[in-house]
Amino acid sequence: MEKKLKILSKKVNFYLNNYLSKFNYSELKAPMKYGLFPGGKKIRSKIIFDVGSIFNVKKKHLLILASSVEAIHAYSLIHDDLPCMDDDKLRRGKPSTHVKFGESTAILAGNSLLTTAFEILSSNNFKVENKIKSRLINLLSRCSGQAGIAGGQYLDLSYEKKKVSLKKILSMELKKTGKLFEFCCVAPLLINKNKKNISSFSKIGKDIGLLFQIVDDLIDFKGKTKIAGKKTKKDIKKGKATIISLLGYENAVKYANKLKQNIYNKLRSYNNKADNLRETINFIIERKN
Ligand code: GRG
Repeated sequence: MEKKLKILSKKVNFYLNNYLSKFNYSELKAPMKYGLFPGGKKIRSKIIFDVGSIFNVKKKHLLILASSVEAIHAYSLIHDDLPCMDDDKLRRGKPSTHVKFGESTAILAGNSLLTTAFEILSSNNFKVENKIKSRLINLLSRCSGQAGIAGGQYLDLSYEKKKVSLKKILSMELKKTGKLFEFCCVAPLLINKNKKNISSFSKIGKDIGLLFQIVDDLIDFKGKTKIAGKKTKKDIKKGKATIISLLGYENAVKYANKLKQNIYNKLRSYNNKADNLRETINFIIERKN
């Protein structure tokens, strides 16, 4: 799996780097590239390719989807680390973008990565019908904005040091993390006009996102900063509302395993075509960074 992620990471980074190289020099390119490269695990890209492989979606289309998602993801991490958000000085094993380039530059580089995602999807290099293109752009914007990542981040910050119900925590994690995973699972189907499987893969995407976030919380609770590449044990200090803070570590592990089983059940009818996606789910639950 690590080898597969490395190969995929090379492809996605190559596409993004090439895309950014097309434009004239700008001072923002360096901080944008710093936030993008070398660039994390590429789990979201892997899921796009896993789902694409179940339904035989063209790889060149999947690469464009993955590149746009990784641009948004990198943006969310740059902004997440800002002093006014989670105030983190370490990301992907190196100083956060605002530590390296300053706060205002990090904000602008983040904003530029957000628009890069939509530039990529709307570009002429993406050779899918305009109607499909606009559906993809619409879905990705909805997954990123107030009903998705940004809205989830707002809730995450506003729940600090408060007692919050399980329902509210799940809804916050679904927005903050789950919506982008949902996009990764649904977008390949939109390209193939595969209406039949959209609702089932939308649910699978949300479950994977939730699982990913719970494992992230478990890593924060028990993981080591050196291995995680970001500071751990922050959630307790900040009084973050997580499944662990509400149910305890052992129950959060049980919850994650239950989610994994749910996802496996939903994938049963796709037989061995879903093996790549199963492999990614196992990786997510066992990951240490
Ligand atoms: C992006 C629209 C938009 C808004 C910005 C700051 C913010 C609002 C949102 C933060 C969202 C956030 C950081 C959620 C956490 C998701 C998460 C678990 C990230 C870690 O992802 P990994 O482990 O990272 O895949 P790597 O480094 O491997 O890519």
